[in-house]
Amino acid sequence: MTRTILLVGAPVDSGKRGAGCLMGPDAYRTARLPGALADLGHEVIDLGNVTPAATEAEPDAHLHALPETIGWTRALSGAAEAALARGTAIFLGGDHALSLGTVHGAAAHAASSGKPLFVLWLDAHSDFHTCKTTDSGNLHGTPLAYLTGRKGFPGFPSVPHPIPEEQVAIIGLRSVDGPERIALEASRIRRHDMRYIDEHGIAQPLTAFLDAVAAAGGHLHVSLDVDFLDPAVAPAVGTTVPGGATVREAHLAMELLYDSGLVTSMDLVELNPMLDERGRTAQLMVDLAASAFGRRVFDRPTPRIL
Ligand code: 4U7
Ligand code: MN
Ligand code: MN
Ligand code: MN
Repeated sequence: MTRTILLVGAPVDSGKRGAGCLMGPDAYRTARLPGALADLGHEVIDLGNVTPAATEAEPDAHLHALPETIGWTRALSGAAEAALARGTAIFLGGDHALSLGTVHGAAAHAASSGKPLFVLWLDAHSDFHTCKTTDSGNLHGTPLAYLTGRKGFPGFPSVPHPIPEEQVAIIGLRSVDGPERIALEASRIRRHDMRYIDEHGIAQPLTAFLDAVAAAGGHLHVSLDVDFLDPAVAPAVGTTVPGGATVREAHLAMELLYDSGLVTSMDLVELNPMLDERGRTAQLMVDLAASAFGRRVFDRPTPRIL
C-alpha cells in the first residue's frame, strides 16, 4: 500500500539538559530517509522544520526549559493536526518532549475523524512523570502522563482528547522511576518490560495490541525512542540503558506494524547526532522507518503467532 507521507522536522532540544537532538531532523535527511520512503513507492513531502510558538509562560526553578517546551507543544500540536489531514505523518526529532505536541495533535485529528487513537510507546523508559513527580526536571520524561490526561501540567495546553489508558502500550521497559511505577501499576496502560520480551518475544505483545487497534477501527501513533534499542547498536542517545531491543527485534516490530496497515503517525525521537558513531544510529533509525513503511526481503503475510 503506497501512501502520502508528510515529514515534519521537530528539532526539539528543550526536554533535557544535554544538547544535540536539534540536529536530528537533518541527520535523518542526510541518512536519506526521504529517498528510502520514496524507493518504496510512497509520495514523500518534506514540510521542513517546525519552530516553537511564542509563550508567556514563566520559567520554573525545577523544570528545565519549561516555557520553550510549552511553546513547542503548542506549535507541534497544530503542525501534527495539519499534516495528518494530508496523509501519514513522520515527526523527525528532536527529544521525546516533542510527543507532548505531536500526540496532542494526532488526538485532535483522530477525534475529528471519529476514530479512537491508540499509542504505541517503544522506549526503555515509561515517560509517565508529571511536572510534580519528576526528579530530574527533564520534560522528555513526561509525555505519556500528559497525553493520558494526568493532572500536574500547569501552563501547558489543556488536553481535550486524553488517550484512554487501555489504548496505550509501552514495550521495551527497563528504567522506571518509583512514582512512575506506582502510577503505571494503578493504570490500565499495557506495559511490557524487556524480561517479557525475553520470555515471549516481541511479536506476541505487539500483535495483541495491533489486534485491539484493528478491532476498534483505530488510528495508531507510534513513538520510537532511540533508547528502545540496545546502546551497543544505537549509541547516539543521552539516556542509554543496557539490555535493549536487538536490531532484529526492532525490525520485526516495524514489519508487523507495516503488515497491520494501521500506523497513521510516527515519532522518531531522542537521536543525538553529537553522540553517534559514523552515523550508524541515524542509519539504523532510517532503516527501521523503512521497515515500518514496507521495506522487506520477501513479500509474505504475517503468520498467526498468538
Ligand atoms: B526518555 C528519567 F530519571 N526517568 O525522569 C527522568 F531515569 O524520553 C529518564 O524516555 C527519562 O528518554 C527519559 O529523567 C526520557 C530518569
Ligand atoms: Mn485520518
Ligand atoms: Mn522516551
Ligand atoms: Mn527513553
